[in-house]
Amino acid sequence: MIRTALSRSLRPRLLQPRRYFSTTKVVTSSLGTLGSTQSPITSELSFINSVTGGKGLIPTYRVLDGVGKPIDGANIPEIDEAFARKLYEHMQLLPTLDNVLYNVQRQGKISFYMTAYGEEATIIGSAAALDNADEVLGQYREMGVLLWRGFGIDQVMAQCFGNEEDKSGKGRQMPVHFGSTEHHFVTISSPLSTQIPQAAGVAYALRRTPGRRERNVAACYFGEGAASEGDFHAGLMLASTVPSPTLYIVRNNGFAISTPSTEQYYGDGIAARGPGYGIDTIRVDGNDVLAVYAAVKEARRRCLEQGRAVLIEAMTYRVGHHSTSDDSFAYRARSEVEDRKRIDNPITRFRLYMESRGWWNADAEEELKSRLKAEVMRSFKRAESLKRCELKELFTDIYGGEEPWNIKEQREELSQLLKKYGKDWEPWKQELSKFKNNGQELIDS
Ligand SMILES: Cc1ncc(C[n+]2csc(CCOP(=O)(O)OP(=O)(O)O)c2C)c(N)n1
Ligand SMILES: [Mg+2]
Repeated sequence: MIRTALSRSLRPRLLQPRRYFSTTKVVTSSLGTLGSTQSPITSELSFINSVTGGKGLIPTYRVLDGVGKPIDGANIPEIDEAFARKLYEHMQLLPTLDNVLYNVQRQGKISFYMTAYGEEATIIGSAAALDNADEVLGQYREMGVLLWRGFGIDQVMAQCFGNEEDKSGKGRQMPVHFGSTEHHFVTISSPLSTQIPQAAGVAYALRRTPGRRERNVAACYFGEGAASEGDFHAGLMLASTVPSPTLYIVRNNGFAISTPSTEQYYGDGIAARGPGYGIDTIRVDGNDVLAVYAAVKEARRRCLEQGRAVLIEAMTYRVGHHSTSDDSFAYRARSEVEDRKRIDNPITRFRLYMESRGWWNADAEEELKSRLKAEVMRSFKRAESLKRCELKELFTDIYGGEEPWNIKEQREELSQLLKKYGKDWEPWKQELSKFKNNGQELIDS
């Protein structure tokens, strides 16, 4: 009885003509369709393939050319000068922070760092198109989304230094593994792709929450390398079969550490996989901030209207090394990077557009660069002078409820060791002096 009612309720949806790669072109056949599958019957013995199938590769949506000029037929999103300036300032803030924090890591003052050089348009353009209350599940290169939401330079520094002002992780996370409930940004976790199925779950929860249903999406960022993980398929499958407003944003920057994208897939990039899951998909020029902005805005609208997932593949280039643990010149030519920086620089492209609108000039550029640099340096010096959280924080609020036995055991063991050696053994004395109250609360407990 229940089964009949359910299959009846599903019928209208199943009977809709199936679409292949296009939201407008519907494949039909005079020979009818195969049973309930809606697959048109054909007498032609042919195979399909996203690369060699004869339909051509999925096109890339762009509105500005390499020198910031609108391309023929492009609808430039309507933005005013103040918004354009905000976009540009945030695109410039990213490399300013990256320059300082990359060098700070090299000096050994923080343990690790990852830059976003070359991906500024993808990150800032998408952040600007989201609602600030959309739940973001990032990979690790999306610090710009937090900056756009007002996370603040001091908070970035606090997290990277793991100092007492680090609200998200209290110094217990690696640098750039940000998280902020206030800014709707789920804490980054290093294992690749875990966020992809999780995003489908978060979006499903949003869909079931009165007040957020039809208002917020879960935006999930990942790299094209992460899309090689099984979790990518599990996530898209979940978002497709249990519909939810999940907005998948793939940053295709050409590399997964040293593996170039040409070795990561044979098919037509990551975008070719979306239609396989019945997911609306677009490929966008990730170095064109206005194209990214327009694509994400429309994708978000679709997510909410249909209550279903959308996939965006943003084509960009990782100009920096993968992280501070990598030297990319071991596997790619310096000249390739220099060429990409010069020929297709997302910041320059947008600056040229701003100049053509009379919204920007050399004086404004000079003022912005020196202001951002001064702000970042001031914040860095401040972060460097702050102490780490109280050492006992290492053991708190890891699990909800009562402290588990294993955490208690570890806390007591460290406390015993500190009582015995903390005041006398020089290396421990020095290490303890970096913590608030010199770890005294743990020694006294
Ligand atoms: C499950 C898992 N496997 C391997 C790694 C090591 N790893 C960290 S980042 C990375 C490359 C990811 O590349 P991509 O998804 O393209 O992101 P990008 O760094 O280019 O932004 C790898 C292999 C990991 N963190 N997790
Ligand atoms: Mg990549």
